[in-house]
Amino acid sequence: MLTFYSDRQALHAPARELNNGEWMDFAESTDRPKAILKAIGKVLEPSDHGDDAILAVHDADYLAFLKSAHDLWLAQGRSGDAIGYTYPVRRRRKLDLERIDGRLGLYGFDAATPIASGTFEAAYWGAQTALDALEAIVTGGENRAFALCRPPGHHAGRDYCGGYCYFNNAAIVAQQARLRGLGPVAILDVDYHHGNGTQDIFYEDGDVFFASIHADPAMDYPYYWGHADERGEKEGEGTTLNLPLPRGTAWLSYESALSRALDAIAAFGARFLIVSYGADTFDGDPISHFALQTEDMQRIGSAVAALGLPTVAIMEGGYNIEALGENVSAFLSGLESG
Ligand code: OKP
Ligand code: ZN
Repeated sequence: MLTFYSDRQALHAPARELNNGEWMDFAESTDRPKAILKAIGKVLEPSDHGDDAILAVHDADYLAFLKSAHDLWLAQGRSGDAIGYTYPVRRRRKLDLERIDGRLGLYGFDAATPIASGTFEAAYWGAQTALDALEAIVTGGENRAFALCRPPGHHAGRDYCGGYCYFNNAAIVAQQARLRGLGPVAILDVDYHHGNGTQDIFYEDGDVFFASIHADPAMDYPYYWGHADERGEKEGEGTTLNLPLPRGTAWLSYESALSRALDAIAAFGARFLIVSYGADTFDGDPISHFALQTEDMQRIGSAVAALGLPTVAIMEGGYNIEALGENVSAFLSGLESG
C-alpha cells in the first residue's frame, strides 16, 4: 500500500506536556514516525496542495493563529513551547485578543497541545500528506492508501487545537472527498480516544457519517465528548455513532463494537471511507487502557477492508514506541489483504 509522509512533519517537537498535574516528556514524540518508518520502509513525499483544503474545514482566523502563535509567544518575551493556561468557559465572547495567553485559550481546549517553533509547518505537511493519500485514490488508481500523519488530527475542531492535534487530517480528506463527488463519505475512528474534533466538524452534517470506538469518556480523555447518547443534530441527526467501551477491553468485545460500526457505515450507504487509526488501543500503550494485541490490529484492518470501499487510512495516536512499528504494519497488512 502506498504510504505518504514528509520529513517536515518531524519539525514539531515540543519538550513536555502537563499530565495528571505533572510535567512529563511529550508523548507524541518524533520517535513515533521514526519507529513507523523503520517498520514500513518506503514512503512517498507529498506535494503541496496549499491552504484551500485546510480552509474547507478550519476557520481562517484559526489557521492564522496557528501560523503566528509561536512567534507571538517569543515576541511577548517567552521561550520554549507556547502553552495556554486560561480558557474561556461556555458563553464567554470570542474576543480577538492580542495577548498570546488569551489567544492560546481561545483556540485550544487543553494543556496537552503545546505550540513549538516547528508546529505549524509540521501540521501543515501532515495535512498535505493526508491530501496526497486521497489523490493516490482519486487520480492514482489506488484503492487504499495510508497517510502517516503526525501530529495527529482527530481532536482538532474547526477553530481549536487539543489532544496533540492541530489540523484535522481525517476531516480535511473527508471534506475533499465529498466535494469531489466521491460520497457518501464515512469516517471510522478506532483510536483509543474519542475523535471529538471530527465529531464536532460533522455533527450537524448529514452527508458525512462519523463512527467512533473509544474509551468511555466518563473515564478517559477527552471527557466532554464521545458519550453514547451523542448522535448528531439537525441535518446530522443519526449520522454520528459513538461506541464507548470500558477500560481493559480486549478483542472479543472490541470486535462486536467494530462490526456494529461497520454495519452502520454500510447501512448509511458510504462509498468512500476514511479511517482514523490509532495504535493506542494496544495492550502496552503507556497512556491508554485497552488490551488489544498486535494480531488484533491486523484483524481491524481486514474487517475494514471487507467493506470493499476505497479507503484512506490516517495515522492518529499510539505511544508504545517499541511496538508501534509492528502494530501499524499489522493494521496495514490486514487492510491490504483483507
Ligand atoms: C491523542 B490521541 C492523560 C492525559 C491525556 C491527552 C491525550 C491525547 C491523545 N492523563 N492527554 O487521540 O492519541
Ligand atoms: Zn488516542
